[in-house]
Amino acid sequence: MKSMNNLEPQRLTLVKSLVKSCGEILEKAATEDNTHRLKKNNPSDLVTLYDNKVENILVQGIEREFPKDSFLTEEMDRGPVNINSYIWIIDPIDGTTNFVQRHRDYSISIACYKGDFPVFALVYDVMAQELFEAQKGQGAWLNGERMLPLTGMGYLKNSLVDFSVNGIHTMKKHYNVDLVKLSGSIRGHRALGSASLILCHIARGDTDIYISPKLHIWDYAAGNLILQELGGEVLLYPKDDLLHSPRSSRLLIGTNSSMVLEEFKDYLGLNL
Ligand code: 2AM
Ligand code: CA
Repeated sequence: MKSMNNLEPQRLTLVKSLVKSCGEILEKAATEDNTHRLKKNNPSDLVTLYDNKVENILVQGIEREFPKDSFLTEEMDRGPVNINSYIWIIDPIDGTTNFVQRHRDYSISIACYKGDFPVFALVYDVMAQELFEAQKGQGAWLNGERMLPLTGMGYLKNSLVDFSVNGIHTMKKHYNVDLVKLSGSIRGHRALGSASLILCHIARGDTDIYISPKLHIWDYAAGNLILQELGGEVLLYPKDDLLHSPRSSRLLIGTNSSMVLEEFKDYLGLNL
């Protein structure tokens, strides 16, 4: 794997080892812990003790080695980030509903930025033991094997599209867009329940389009870099703003090509 500049390889090596240890904790919890140990019990917005535990292990492990780095994490608001430092964007469990319901599709998602720019990213599919990884400008890897670039071709009618019932409702309410009308014009529809994993699946070619109207930066920062490194196209509305509204939600459309993104937006009448 081509090396990066200055202290970035040390950060990457450290975080890979932390992610593997956290993966073991989550895998054990998912298979052996019968109590879901919910902390916040809004039925569709779950937090378990493991979300907090994994976040703390990651943040403390990185902070110990790199005390000047900043953090933007899901479970704790750690105040404004320092835009002149390395910034770690962390979702300790992306897809907590799947984790709690014993579905296998959840991940640990971590992106490392230098200021406004992504430097590297990891998405670890715990149950499949698949580590997706990307370095800005260098490509992406799956368990250390270089991933192939996407073809840049594709059509809506051949696309497998991921969105949720929640997505249907919110797209209608906030954008007056009807996702149900895709029925009959696409190859099929799935709802995996973990944004970062879906973006990695588009990068791998298993899924073609993902639309979700209210994602947070920790849900997509890592997956976006992995997908974009392979030639995928992502639309965010509004654009990221690490300084002023880093904790606000955004509309995301992730696709396997710019052609498919344009066709998808045209079909839905989405003018963004
Ligand atoms: P989805 O609606 O596309 O499934 C974060 O990775 C996961 O939480 C995604 O599956 C995401 O989008 C889902 N999600 C986003 N907003 C949500 C909400 N308001 N309620 C429940 N799930 C949500
Ligand atoms: Ca989460």
